Amino acid sequence: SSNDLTEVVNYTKATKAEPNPKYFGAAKGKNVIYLHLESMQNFLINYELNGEEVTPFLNSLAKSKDFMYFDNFFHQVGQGKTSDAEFMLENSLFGLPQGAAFTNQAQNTYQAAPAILKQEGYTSAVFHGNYKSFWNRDKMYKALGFDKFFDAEYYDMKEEEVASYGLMDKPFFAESIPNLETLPQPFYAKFITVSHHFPYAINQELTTIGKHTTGDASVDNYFQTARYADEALEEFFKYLKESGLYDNSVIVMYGDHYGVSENHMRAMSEVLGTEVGEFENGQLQRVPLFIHVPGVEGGVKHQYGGQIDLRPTLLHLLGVDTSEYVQFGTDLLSKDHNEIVPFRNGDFVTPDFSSFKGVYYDTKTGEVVKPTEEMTKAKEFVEMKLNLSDKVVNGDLLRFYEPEGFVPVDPNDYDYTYKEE
Ligand code: GP9
Ligand code: MN
Repeated sequence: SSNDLTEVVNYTKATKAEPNPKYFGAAKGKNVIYLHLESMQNFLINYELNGEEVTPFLNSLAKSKDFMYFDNFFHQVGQGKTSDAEFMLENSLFGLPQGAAFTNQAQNTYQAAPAILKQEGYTSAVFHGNYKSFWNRDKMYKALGFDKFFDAEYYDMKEEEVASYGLMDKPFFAESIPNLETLPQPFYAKFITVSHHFPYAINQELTTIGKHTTGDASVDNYFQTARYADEALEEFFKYLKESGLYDNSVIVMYGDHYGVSENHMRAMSEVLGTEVGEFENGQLQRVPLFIHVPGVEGGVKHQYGGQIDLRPTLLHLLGVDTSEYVQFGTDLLSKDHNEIVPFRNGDFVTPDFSSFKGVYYDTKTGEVVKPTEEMTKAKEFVEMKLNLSDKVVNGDLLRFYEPEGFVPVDPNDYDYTYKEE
């Protein structure tokens, strides 16, 4: 109801974080290139398998002053996996506790990043080497206001280049370029990679690193497709630099969710050389986040945050005031950024303490601790946040809301049908 909406708007206004003047507008008018890194977990960064780096390219970016690299950034997805990650970064709303918002709530009204940026003169597009109905994307993207959706029909889906969930990353990036070049600038473009996906099968002729040797097949394979994904990114970056896009685009790369589930703790203990139990498994929900802003000095950032925080972070970099929008994350670069990171199941982490399956831990040492008042308050905060976000999504509350200056999206205005040039 509209009463619920009032509660939500009051809450999000009261919990908002003021932009950091050092970064607000630092990327004004720049293109945005989002690179969705399928199943990429943060433990891979600087991990060595038999003395060899698995992701040498990403590792080089983690050290580079050209990128901010966030090493305490967490995925927050539920059953909607990839689509939940997308849902959070476009809306700063959580996915649902059960099922996928992309599948079940695509008829809702949204005030998503592509539509907000349209007001700033941006053209938006998604590139993905799978068919458009997967995760109900064709419906949801219209509600989010994406101008273009280049799905599998726009790619040469040669059998030998297609993996379980779509086109392999190298041909995917290569074939995306001509379509990317049709977009007027500034653009907001998202590239969804897919070949580093469970069960991580890959033609052995395409591999440049051996498998792991834990005896758990999907864990062992995980390193080979991660290396391939890393090489594909490096190739795409060559293009971005040569074309000049690198110098006039914000580039955001994020891992979408874990690749190795909690059913593989034994193998992960071997991978990490330390016993992986509930606490360590919780810490393993870190995914890499990299942000390149031309002219802004990067470096390693240790603040805690999650995917829900991406939208306010990005919009503030672009100089867009977000105070009128309903959002559940806070700008990672703001001094008021909130470091309590909810997981979709109600677990959470903070720099000092974590809660997994009802047990509290010291985040620094992993020791089990007795819950203090501060910890139970944090738990209530997490529940409140998730509940209010669920109210918005389940109740389609944004249909009652008209942010000042925002032009509502009409899904009928969009058509992603492939047309021969
Ligand atoms: C498929 C892809 C995979 O199009 O994005 O989604 P996931 O299985 O990771 O949720
Ligand atoms: Mn995924």
